[in-house]
Amino acid sequence: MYTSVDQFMETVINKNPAEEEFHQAVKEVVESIWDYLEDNPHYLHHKILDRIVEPERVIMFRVPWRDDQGNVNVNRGFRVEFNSAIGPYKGGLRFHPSVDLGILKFLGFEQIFKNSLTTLPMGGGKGGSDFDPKGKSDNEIMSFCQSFMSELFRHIGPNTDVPAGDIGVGGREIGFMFGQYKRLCNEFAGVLTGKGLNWGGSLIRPEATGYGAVYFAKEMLNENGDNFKGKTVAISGSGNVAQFATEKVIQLGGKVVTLSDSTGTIYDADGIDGEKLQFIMDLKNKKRGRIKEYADKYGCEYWSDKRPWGAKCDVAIPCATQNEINGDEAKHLVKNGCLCVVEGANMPTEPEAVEVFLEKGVLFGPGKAANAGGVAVSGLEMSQNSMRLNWSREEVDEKLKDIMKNIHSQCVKYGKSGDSVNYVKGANIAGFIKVADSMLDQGVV
Ligand code: NDP
Ligand code: 2IT
Repeated sequence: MYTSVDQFMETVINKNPAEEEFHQAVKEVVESIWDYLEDNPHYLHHKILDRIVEPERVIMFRVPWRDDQGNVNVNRGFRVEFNSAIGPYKGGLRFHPSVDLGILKFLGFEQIFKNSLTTLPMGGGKGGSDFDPKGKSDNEIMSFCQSFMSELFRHIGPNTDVPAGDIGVGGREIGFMFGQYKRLCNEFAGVLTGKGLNWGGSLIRPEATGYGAVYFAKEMLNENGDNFKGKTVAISGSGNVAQFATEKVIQLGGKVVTLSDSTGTIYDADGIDGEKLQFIMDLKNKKRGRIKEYADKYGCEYWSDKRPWGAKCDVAIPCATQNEINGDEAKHLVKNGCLCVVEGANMPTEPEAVEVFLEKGVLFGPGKAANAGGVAVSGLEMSQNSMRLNWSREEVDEKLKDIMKNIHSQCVKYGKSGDSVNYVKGANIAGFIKVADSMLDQGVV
């Protein structure tokens, strides 16, 4: 039996070399549940830790496709089916050149605990490809998606594994993949979430991750007798999560001063209002342009090749990608008076930065709790598909709010010590218990 976190991590690192993001995600969980495991040693006796870090299945496949010039291209496709103790594998697909097995294992591992926190019956999985959608035509995107699904279809199903979107995968890609699945299986099934409204999608799914993260932040602020009114908010990214986090912050009376993409940050001291946000949505979702065009149009500051964390803000909501806030940036945020950091993205905060926030008493909402609204509404989409009916916008939004409140309470229950709440610890313990107990119930599988 392991006697320390380091000893356990040594075996994980030796068994999974060169998967740094995966090591980082595992270490964060194991460190924060270690005391709980020592108090409840039956989990260690039954090798739950060893089992939970080993995906149930990893599928890796060739994705050949033709570009508009007729050239053949080859990408690599993946699906990591990590854990099905509490439900079918569930989690997004990421299309980005940085995708490799280690990235998808980190995301799949996080997804296990996140899905457990949602209170819905969903296991953990993640997939994707090193395909780069940037600069590709709609026709090339379709070609790629059809080829990707021509292998993935045999591994997924409404009761087996239900993928969704993530970086580089939105409504357009889900549509192309759904069409190909239906054609190959001759079955109209709830096999993907994030579908279009006309063909089985749920209202509020596009908004859910961003809205959910802000609902979670609202709960954290409430816990401290505070709220969003008049708060200055720095958000990174300008994709799905960032756009709807911005919308909700504006609705709650906050002022969003930054957004970014992989080429730079816009800083708008006047705040991004509804009309400016609409410009960004058109720019990013239709024109597929660069965030700099916002600065050109509205005459605000543009910080080329820089992230938003130099901005003075009360609340920071990273919504782009993993490891996008480092230790120095965290110190800078704290120095500038930032009192709350909420992860819209998955693992955007480097471990040194998390430490800075926790030490300095910044309210810190980890992704697996704060961004769980997206997968939660995916779960609600699955329910609606099974029942063959659609809930209204208000019904889904109410359920999303309840779920985020419930996740917040679970974090408080397991993370409260004295007057403060360690949300990292709370989320990890609460997410772990349900999955680990289910694994114990189901025997050595
Ligand atoms: P999108 O593809 O819609 O947007 C991603 C945004 O992040 C873009 O602005 C993109 O800029 C930027 N970005 C991506 N990779 C990098 C990088 N390596 N460096 C700098 N900027 C980068 O993705 P989502 O909004 O869906 O996802 C954002 C984050 O939220 C991810 O961490 C994802 O895992 C997480 N998440 C998403 C959920 C969902 O429902 N979609 C649910 C829960 C979490 P550019 O266009 O220049 O690449
Ligand atoms: O990271 C995530 O939770 C997602 N990308 C959403 C997954 C889902 O199945 O909706």
